[in-house]
Amino acid sequence: MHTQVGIVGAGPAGLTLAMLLHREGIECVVLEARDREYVEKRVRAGLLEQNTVDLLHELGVAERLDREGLEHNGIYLRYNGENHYVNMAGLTGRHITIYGQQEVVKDLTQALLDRDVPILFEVSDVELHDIESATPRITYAHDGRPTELTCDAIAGCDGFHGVSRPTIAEHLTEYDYVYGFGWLGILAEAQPATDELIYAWHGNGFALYTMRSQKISRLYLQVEADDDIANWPDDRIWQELQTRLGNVNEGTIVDKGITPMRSFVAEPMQRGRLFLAGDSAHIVPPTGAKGLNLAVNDVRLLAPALTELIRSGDTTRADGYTTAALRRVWRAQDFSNYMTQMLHDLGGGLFQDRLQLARMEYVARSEAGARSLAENYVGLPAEPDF
Ligand code: FAS
Ligand code: PHB
Repeated sequence: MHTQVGIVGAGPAGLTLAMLLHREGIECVVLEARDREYVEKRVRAGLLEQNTVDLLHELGVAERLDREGLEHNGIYLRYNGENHYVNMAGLTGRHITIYGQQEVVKDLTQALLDRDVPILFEVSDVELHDIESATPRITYAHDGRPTELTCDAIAGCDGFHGVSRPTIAEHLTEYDYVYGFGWLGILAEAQPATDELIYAWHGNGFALYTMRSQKISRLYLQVEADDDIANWPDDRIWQELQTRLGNVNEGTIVDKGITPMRSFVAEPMQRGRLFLAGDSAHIVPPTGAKGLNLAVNDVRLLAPALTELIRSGDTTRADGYTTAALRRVWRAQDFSNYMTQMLHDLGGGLFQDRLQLARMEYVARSEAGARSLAENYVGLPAEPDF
């Protein structure tokens, strides 16, 4: 088989890239390790920046998002038992939208299949070859048959545990920071007790009240990085959420898990004809709700670079991809780290507590402080595709 762009991974990065390339008439094939049902059910991110919503509209895949997404104007910071509203729409003129990552994946997958863009699910033994040549290859097994896909370029959109980044590991500089805690996340059949997200600082640790609809709540608790979900029966989870968030509507928990917190960046995001995008190149702590949105921004920049490379052989944009993508990656890393350091129990004792409270008070009382948080949270305006 031959295609112009071989895309490894059918998450937000791979699927959005496929849609962007298809729109330009560039052929691509998406290779995915898991089955469609698994990918579409994986509970992860939930908050879309304005840029991401705008791009999904541009691609014509936002009909259900418009119907079911929850457009929000701001967030609450909760400390010392009080909620302080940060009116982001008022400060920036931009909004955030609550719409689960799995819903975005469903919409993009269906749109691609409707356009006969090949997505091969349940592939295995994916290996990348000749990436420094003009004819890179992907070998893999599908339906038990060893297969080879020759490409003009390969996009490694296979997440943090994929094969793409390791393929060029020897050429990369890795920046890695592991926080000493994680997030216990639950999905519950319960009407949210808040209209917009509550980020709570508490002596017991951080908590976040978010949602997926008026009937489904999504909540998170800071726990030890090595904590075991078996230590958290439902009643203990609800009790701790009530303590840290105040008024919480309880219900049936339908999904729960612990995610470690980490900041990671691999540079450069390219080697030869292999381009990394999304979690294959970077990880952010979810406190700033940037993971999915960064993945989408990467491919918003990568698509014109690949299109130019394939159409005219011009490598100007492709050579500039890493620099352009990393500008927003590091901005998001800094913002996610700022939100994480401000809101979590870092084990720094009373002095740390007072610094954190002073930082939150500054956001609550200063328009400049609130605007800085707001413009990062809703997402800085998308740069032109350089
Ligand atoms: P993804 O990991 O989503 O997709 C990669 C795809 O590649 C997967 O479908 C995988 O099956 C496939 N793949 C892997 N190896 C392969 C191989 N060898 N061959 C073929 N396919 C392969 N972000 C937020 O903003 N907010 C959150 O609350 C949040 N919660 C998260 C919770 C968890 C448990 C995790 C792991 C991440 C969370 N994230 C969150 C971050 C997350 O949303 C990512 O940023 C987002 O999925 C990035 O999208 P992709 O880069 O497409 O990677
Ligand atoms: C979510 O809705 O899953 C969510 C929202 C905001 C975050 C993290 C997760 O910062």
